[in-house]
Amino acid sequence: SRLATGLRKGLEQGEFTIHYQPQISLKTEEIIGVEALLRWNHPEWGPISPAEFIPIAEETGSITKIGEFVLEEACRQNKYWQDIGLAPFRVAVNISARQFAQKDLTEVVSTILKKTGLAARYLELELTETIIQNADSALTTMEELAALGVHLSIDDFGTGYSSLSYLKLFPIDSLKIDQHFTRNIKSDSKDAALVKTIIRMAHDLELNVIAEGVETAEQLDFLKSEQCNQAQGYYFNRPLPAQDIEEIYYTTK
Ligand code: G
Ligand code: G
Ligand code: MN
Ligand code: NA
Repeated sequence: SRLATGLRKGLEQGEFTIHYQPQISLKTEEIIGVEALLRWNHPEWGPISPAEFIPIAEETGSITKIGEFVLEEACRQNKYWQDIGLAPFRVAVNISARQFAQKDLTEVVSTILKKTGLAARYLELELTETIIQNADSALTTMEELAALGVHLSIDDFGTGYSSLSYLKLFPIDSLKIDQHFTRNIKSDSKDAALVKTIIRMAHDLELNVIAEGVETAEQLDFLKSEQCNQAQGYYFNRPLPAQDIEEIYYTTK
């Protein structure tokens, strides 16, 4: 298809950039991480959302190269922030199901960490529940990645149809509460109940928990009162170009 060809070309011609969205500690209000979000601006078609092109990149296999681009660029950028004196924080990179299933993922990650000089603990990989379809191989891959020292989080937590038992089997550090739950915590008592329960469960399992899609002060107050650890969303910042992160870092200090 047009998009599939465009993706291959676009990567070669440098049409992809990465935006970063701050993740905020609810205790200290400091930036404790940023999520890397891929952006594609095609010279003729204009900006195309990853929600549209990632599925095509997965089908055609170009996700492997695109994924490596994001990992390397995000690690390089985070090392740069550390080198210019920002207090170290983590960069979180989304890993799609197909990318997770690629045999040499651990080696790819390990090579990129060496090449960029970023310490493994400053990289987080965001995995979705869909990767758990093959639980045995998923466990092996996660154990390899965890052994490198990278952090692992479950993105869009609660929207998949997976068994909860994986939470005790897999070496996971954080749960990311999906933005659909966050959106209605002040208007829908059932969403509020789900969010409270996820936070409680995460803490009982000694996992960190971060709420996505926080847009209002009311949502933030609720999350604070429920002892959620971190939050991310338009209330704080939209995903931003790397240079803007520096500015925000200095103004929130
Ligand atoms: O940034 P935005 O809300 O437009 O992202 C839409 C979707 O695309 C989200 O589900 C997000 O996780 C996904 N996405 C953004 N960047 C990447 C990336 O680099 N790799 C993968 N696999 N998914 C991404
Ligand atoms: O699937 P994932 O959680 O990685 O997707 C993140 C997506 O959510 C990105 O496309 C990002 O642009 C978007 N996003 C981040 N914060 C907010 C927010 O506060 N509200 C909404 N509606 N979307 C958000
Ligand atoms: Mn994500
Ligand atoms: Na999410």
